[in-house]
Amino acid sequence: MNLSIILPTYNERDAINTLITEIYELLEVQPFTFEIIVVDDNSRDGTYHAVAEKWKGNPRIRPLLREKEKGLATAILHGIRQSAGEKIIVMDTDFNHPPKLIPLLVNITDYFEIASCSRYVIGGGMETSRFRFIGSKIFNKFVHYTLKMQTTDNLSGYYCFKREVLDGIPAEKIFFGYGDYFIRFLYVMQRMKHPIIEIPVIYKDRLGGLSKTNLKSELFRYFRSVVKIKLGLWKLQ
Ligand SMILES: Nc1nc2c(ncn2[C@@H]2O[C@H](COP(=O)(O)OP(=O)(O)OP(=O)(O)O)[C@@H](O)[C@H]2O)c(=O)[nH]1
Ligand SMILES: [Mg+2]
Repeated sequence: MNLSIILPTYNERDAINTLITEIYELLEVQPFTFEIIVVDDNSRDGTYHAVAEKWKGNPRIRPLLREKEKGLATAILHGIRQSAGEKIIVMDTDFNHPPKLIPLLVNITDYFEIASCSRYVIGGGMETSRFRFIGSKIFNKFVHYTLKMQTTDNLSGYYCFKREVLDGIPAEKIFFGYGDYFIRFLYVMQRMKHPIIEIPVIYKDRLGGLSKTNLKSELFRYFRSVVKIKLGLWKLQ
């Protein structure tokens, strides 16, 4: 298997099948094999069942249901562990992350081990909220000065990587919490000197459903995660 796409969902019934269809149409004409793994945390709106029903009998679409565990980062890790692709893409399922970048992400990771989408390189941006765009930008500057990270968008969560970059790493020490897991992921990858390229992305409006991000509490969590890394209170091993 060349590529696994991991789609974490929580109450995304409105958008998920449209997203899968769009990804499917993009990828079926590409010269590589792929699977799409949906990891749903028992959404009350029936996201899992909507996917399972629509794609029944199609082995390329694999909906997974987590009945007991909850949380974005552990859902993503669960998907990665169930996946078989040599390359892995992780993205949001509400169309914030435009699927048209997927072929580019796959091709460019022939040359770089990780390709991470950024709103803060030339060509990037956010059609959604100016307030969040600027707030995230300031936070990313803080991450840069505190942890010496070179990546400009440490909160995007839209990325592609070669599976082997996680070999021998206790990934559960990275993949916990919410969007802060992505700061830990990029931090570890940069410390390990893996080649990373940033690709410009423009965030689109969420298609249906409701946001799961509580800005105030998440910002506090992100801030705390960065400080913990800086003070050595969080270590990979
Ligand atoms: N499996 C799983 N997925 C989650 C969980 N929380 C969020 N997600 C998914 O993670 C992605 C990001 O969540 P969003 O609510 O879109 O967060 P956001 O992009 O910061 O907020 P918006 O700007 O409103 O879109 C979406 O695909 C969600 O369905 C969770 O606890 N479990
Ligand atoms: Mg979103």
